[in-house]
Amino acid sequence: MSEADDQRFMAAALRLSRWHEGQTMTNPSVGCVLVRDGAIVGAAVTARDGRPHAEARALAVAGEKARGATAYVTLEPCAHHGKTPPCANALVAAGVSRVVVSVADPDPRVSGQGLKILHDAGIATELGLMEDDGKRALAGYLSRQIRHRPFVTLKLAVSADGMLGRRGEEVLITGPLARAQVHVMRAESDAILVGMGTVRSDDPQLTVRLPEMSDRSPVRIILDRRLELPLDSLLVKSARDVPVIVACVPVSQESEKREKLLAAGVDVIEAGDLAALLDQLATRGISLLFVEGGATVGKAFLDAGLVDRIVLSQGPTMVGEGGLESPLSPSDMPEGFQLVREDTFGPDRSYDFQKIEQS
Ligand code: AOF
Ligand code: ZN
Repeated sequence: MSEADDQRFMAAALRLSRWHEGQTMTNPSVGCVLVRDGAIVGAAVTARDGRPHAEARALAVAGEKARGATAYVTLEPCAHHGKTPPCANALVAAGVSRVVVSVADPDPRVSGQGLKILHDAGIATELGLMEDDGKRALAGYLSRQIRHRPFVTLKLAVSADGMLGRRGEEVLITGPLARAQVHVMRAESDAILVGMGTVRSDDPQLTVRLPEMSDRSPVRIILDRRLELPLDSLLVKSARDVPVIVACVPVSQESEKREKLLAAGVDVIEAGDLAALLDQLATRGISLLFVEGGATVGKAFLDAGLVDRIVLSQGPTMVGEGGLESPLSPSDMPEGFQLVREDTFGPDRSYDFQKIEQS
């Protein structure tokens, strides 16, 4: 197999891995492609909810054709007996002859041991193919494992005159296509977060409302320092269908409101600041956090240096007097963020800025 072929098949595995992004909590979404005699004989992504793993699913597709095949996997195959048997052992048993991995797994149960099992069984192994792309595809998982916090995407919509909206009033900044794209981004996240200001003005549902994707809603998190989330809000009323977490400041005494929220199926987290909250979200297995609103929340995350990616859409609307000024614009981004992608959705432009980590 030539180097170009290796890249082509790893690129396919990486694309495949994106398919279940935001759907595999608490596991990463991994892609696996099995190739024999230049043809794909099996391909799979980690199943929704995290299991079975990608390799096990791809091997099931390939059956006997896996013998002598090369496996392209975006993450090092697992070595541990967890809820499923180790993928490294499954690859050995299936008789693959070569395994190409993009990113090493930092999970201490796996870290290096997956590759060792393969190597000890006489299988040719390679690590690090398209590693930068692999790390981007696994950004949430790597962030949770290594930094013990989710990868944070901040989404903001700014008007032509640089406003995020008007206080206490919903202003549509972008059109239906850009808003549909936001629903796709929700579906690709483990959790979505807004502040009480957004809840007060919009009574939002924060679910994914796109055809065929309504079962892909993320966990909904509300920053609500003083537990003001109304019990009759759409969020609380639907908490048993799609989880809701309320994040408040630590309270010393028993709170009646807290008990009522718990009784309605809402989870309550006490955290002194955003960093402490993210730490607790990581403990709950949340790797990809989508921060959707509003201005105060966005600014708090930016000021705390806790944003990894900024998706900024800009519409032709003018908000004018009484507008809430955006802390950023496409031409004025915080230091370290680079434009990686630009899209057009009807009349709106969308800019994807990512923080380039110095390693
Ligand atoms: C793989 N292929 O597709 C994924 C892997 O809770 P468990 O037993 O399912 O194990 C979770 C760990 O498995 C997770 O932390 C990560 O190390 C690995 N995820 N490994 O071989 C996959 N999703
Ligand atoms: Zn596995």
